[in-house]
Amino acid sequence: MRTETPQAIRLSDYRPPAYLIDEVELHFDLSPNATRVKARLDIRRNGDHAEPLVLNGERLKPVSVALNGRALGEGERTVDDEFLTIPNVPDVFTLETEVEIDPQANTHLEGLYMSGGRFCTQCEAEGFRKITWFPDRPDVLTRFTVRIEADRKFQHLLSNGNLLEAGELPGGRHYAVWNDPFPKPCYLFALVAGELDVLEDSITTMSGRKVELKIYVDPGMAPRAAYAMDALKRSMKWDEEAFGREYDLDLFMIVAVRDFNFGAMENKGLNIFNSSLLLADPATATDLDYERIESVVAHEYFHNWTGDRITCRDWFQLCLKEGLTVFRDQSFSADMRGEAVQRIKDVKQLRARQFPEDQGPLAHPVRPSSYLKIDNFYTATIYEKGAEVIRMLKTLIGAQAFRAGMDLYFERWDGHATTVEEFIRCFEESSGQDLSDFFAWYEQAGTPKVTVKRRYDEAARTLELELSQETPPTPGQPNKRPLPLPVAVGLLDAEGRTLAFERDGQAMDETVIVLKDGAAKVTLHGVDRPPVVSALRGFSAPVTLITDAEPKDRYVLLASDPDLFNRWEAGQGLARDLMLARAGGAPNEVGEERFAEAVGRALTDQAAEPAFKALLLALPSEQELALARQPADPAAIHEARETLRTRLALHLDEELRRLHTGLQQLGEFSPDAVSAGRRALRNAALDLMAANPRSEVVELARGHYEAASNMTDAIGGLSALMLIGGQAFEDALAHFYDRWKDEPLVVDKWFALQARDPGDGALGRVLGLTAHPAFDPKNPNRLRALVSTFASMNPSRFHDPSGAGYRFLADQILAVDAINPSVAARLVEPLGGWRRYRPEYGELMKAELQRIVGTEGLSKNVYELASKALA
Ligand code: 0A1
Ligand code: ZN
Repeated sequence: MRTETPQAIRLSDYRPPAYLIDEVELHFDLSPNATRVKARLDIRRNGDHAEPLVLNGERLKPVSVALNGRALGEGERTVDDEFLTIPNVPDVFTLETEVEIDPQANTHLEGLYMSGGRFCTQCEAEGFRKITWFPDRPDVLTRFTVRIEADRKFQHLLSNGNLLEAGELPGGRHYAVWNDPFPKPCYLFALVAGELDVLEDSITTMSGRKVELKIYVDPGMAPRAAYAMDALKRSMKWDEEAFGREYDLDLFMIVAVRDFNFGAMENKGLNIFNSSLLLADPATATDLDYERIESVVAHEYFHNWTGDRITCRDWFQLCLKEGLTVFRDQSFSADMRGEAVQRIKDVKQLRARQFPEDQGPLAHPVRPSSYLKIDNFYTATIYEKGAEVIRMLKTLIGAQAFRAGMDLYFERWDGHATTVEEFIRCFEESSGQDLSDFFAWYEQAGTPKVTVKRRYDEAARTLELELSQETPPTPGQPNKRPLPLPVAVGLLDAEGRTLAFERDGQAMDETVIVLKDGAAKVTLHGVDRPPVVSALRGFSAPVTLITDAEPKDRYVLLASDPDLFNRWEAGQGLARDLMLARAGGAPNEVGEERFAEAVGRALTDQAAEPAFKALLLALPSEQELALARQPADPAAIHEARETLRTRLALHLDEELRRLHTGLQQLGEFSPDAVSAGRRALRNAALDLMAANPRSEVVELARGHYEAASNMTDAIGGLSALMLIGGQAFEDALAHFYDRWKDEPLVVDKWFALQARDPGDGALGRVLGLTAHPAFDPKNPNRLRALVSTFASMNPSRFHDPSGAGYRFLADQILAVDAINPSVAARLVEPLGGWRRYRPEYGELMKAELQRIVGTEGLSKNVYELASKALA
């Protein structure tokens, strides 16, 4: 048991930095076990005060400290586990320090560490303090000059900015000096040293400047960086066109590393990527990998303006850079891949990751007001809900005022660290609207429920829509304020034709109703026929919608809504209700059959894209169903979902087979969205056929796997075989490992696939895989492939009635906590939903959380999330 409760950090305690650092010179003498870091800091007092100088520093071995050239003795400075403190300092002075660090022993992967024999860094959020003493806070912006010295076998020596000088040194060593002209917080510092191959290209910016682009990867992997390079060039162009933002240095570098805690990092001019989000070729990467590479490359590049040039005043403002940058990357992906399909995927992701967070014990506002460990707040709420908030802002004030507000933000805050208040102020000025109510979206946790009620008067040809909202309480916020939110609405008639109407005397076929003060009442005129209401089009607000619509209305929407998001949503809603009815012991067989028929009709719609049809075929996940009605019974939900899948498979058999044959790849592989959509639909058809397994389906799946000429199809075939089970699966699984055992990113897929297996023996297999020679809990990708995939994507096995699935997860959390606390903490979330499940499950989940919290020597990271999950 922990003996002390860690102290929370609060937004209300924010104070400006006591000292500022205009320039820093860093000197790295690299050696895997004993790296020396010298720092020379030009410091000045900020304001009129007599506070001591306090610099952060953790796991540093002190060598020396000198102030204005004079070495400080023991009595003139103190060093403890967290800080270097110097009580009496002049107003302006130079501090020179030297420390020793051990990158080889750094398994936290924060600060300077080794990955694949190379040095690399991760400084966000608070990793720089593990490199040298420094004010490790985002509001101290400093110009960095960095000299790196190392053995020549560390061939490339990289840091932020421009290369000033490089050369040879005696004793087989060499050096490089980098200067970044843009002041930046230390969390954006980066260093990489090692043997790497480089893919080079260049781009000319809108003002005619040439920028060199370099992507550094493991030796031999350069061809696999081609897609990332292409995505980078498209991102740079898109940011010029969509936001008027030009790149500012003459060089932009990306490095791929295999050991990385998150996805990627936006260090100024030197992005560092998890190799899983950078390397791709048709043989080893799936279409989903390509899609994610495109969006993460864009995301990190877009941070150059929203994150690097303008950064956060403190970590409570994290959404200022993250929500905004996700909004920007989602907009980019929509332009690259099609708006409707992208929107559906983004909403699926929001519902899968953010909704459970917002409706559970770890709910927090988009801008939290306290934390123990900021690493725990890189959450779906801050990223994805943060993006939704910006999307609503754009809808509410209009595209023009939104762009003007962004321009103002860039102009006013360039080169500074700022706050969400200042960001919103820019839009108040650009739109002339008072956005103080809107600000509640940043401060209030929870997913609002919006209810739409309608009253149609045939004689008067009017439709009255009454909207109301309610946000259930979340931890620490029992009473909720109403939130202003936009609900986009259109009307169809019973035959699925668009019904035009008038609002405030204006003719239209779509309108946005804004709920102010929690409610809205709107009368639409000229509604000629009884309407079917298509509400919350495009998912115009991150809410749960409750309507009085009947199933027949949803069938009209599924067949005909011109808003493709709502067409898909109608199918999801029908499927959700049918599965919940069956899981609740009241199956609606007629409804299920009717649904299967409607899906069949949607599949034959010639006008719809394959990518859209693939999304239509995928039923809401078991996790989504568990969230929709509580207490959830995971076994009944699994059963109900499988039953509906089987019914669809039976009903659509002919059409599924036709799709599977008709969508075979013609010609060369291409990762473009249209080709990926065809593969997605073909694999979705096979996946559904696996719910009705006969020997011919086994043969089809085996043939699909064996004939696969790309990883998407190989995984598609293998997944279908897994759903069927038996020897054909075992053979293909062994073949897959044998074929790919030397490709770490593919071996991750092999682990993840088995972790997703809903079959009876899957838990035993997963437990066994922790002893596989290729399982390495020190590597976050490998760990997540097995453990996170099992806990978050295999509900029927995770919720084993014996509690063995929960025990497995808790054991892993405790084992990994000793290696890498921030990665361990991110495994806690699946246990956090314990209150949503029937007590026979919930109590077992809770017991595992209690076991975790009661463990001696637990990290702050895991303690924070596990104790909040229990509270
Ligand atoms: N800013 C990065 C995310 C990130 C956060 C923390 C990390 O290490 C502890 C790494 C990356 C992004 O949004 O892409
Ligand atoms: Zn980001």
